Amino acid sequence: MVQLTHKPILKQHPAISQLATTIKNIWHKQLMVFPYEVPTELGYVEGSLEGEQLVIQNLCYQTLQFRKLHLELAKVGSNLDILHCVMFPHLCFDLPIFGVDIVVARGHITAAIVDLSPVSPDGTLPVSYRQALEEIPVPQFSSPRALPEWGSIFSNHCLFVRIETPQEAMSFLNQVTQYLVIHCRLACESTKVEDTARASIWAGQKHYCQQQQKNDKTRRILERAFDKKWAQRYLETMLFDCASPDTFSP
Ligand code: 18B
Repeated sequence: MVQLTHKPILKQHPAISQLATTIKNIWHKQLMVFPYEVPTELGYVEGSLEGEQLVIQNLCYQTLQFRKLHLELAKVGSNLDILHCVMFPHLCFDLPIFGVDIVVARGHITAAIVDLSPVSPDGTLPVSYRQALEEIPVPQFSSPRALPEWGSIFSNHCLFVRIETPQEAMSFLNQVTQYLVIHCRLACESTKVEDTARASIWAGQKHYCQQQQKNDKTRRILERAFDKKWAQRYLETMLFDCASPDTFSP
């Protein structure tokens, strides 16, 4: 299925709607996007979780620099709203993985996380990223959150908080916007690596996907709304799929 539009069929928390619009605007402004084929039957999904309806809507693109741009919006009845976004670079570019997740539980943003995650063996970001990120002021939040064990993949610029006020929500959205603008700019400026460097980039991306798949909070929701097998397939093919190391890329 080729998706070109993302109809706003889900009424979500305003912070999520606003960020989804911002992400799409930046993608269209800074990158040249092409359609991406979403795995069969996974573009729009409905399930049910303890009597509540679960709706998942996926939007994907590809670009010269990125194998897959993925924006996912999910809603479980009136209890839970989720925004999930990951940008997977082609293996011929030494670029970090941009990721953001916002989880709204009964009106409260309990988890807001954004990062540019390294894929290099030593876990550091490219110098251009370090320089750009060091220029941005680090906003303060009243309820920072501790990363789970599998979160060792995140960089030291990872922001992970619970949002307590509308000002904090704005501040988080502003941080995400800055990371994304920097990322799209540096990705467009980047040049291809030697073929010999691809294996290490692939290993870094694979490790990122394997760690993300250890997030039991995501898995449990999918298992409860569908079943174990479906959740595994969704995690592997839609959320955190990994290109094979010799996949063709530009
Ligand atoms: N995630 N999140 O994307 N997750 O996908 N998410 C939760 O208040 C979903 C990503 C991340 O403390 C929670 O604790 C579902 C990306 C981290 O143990 C729920 C989908 C990143 C945590 C969900 C989804 C990421 C977390 C619990 C598919 C980072 C904290 C909310 C639509 C770049 C984990 C809470 C912990 C939490 C659910 C991070 C319910 C279903 C890209 C670190």
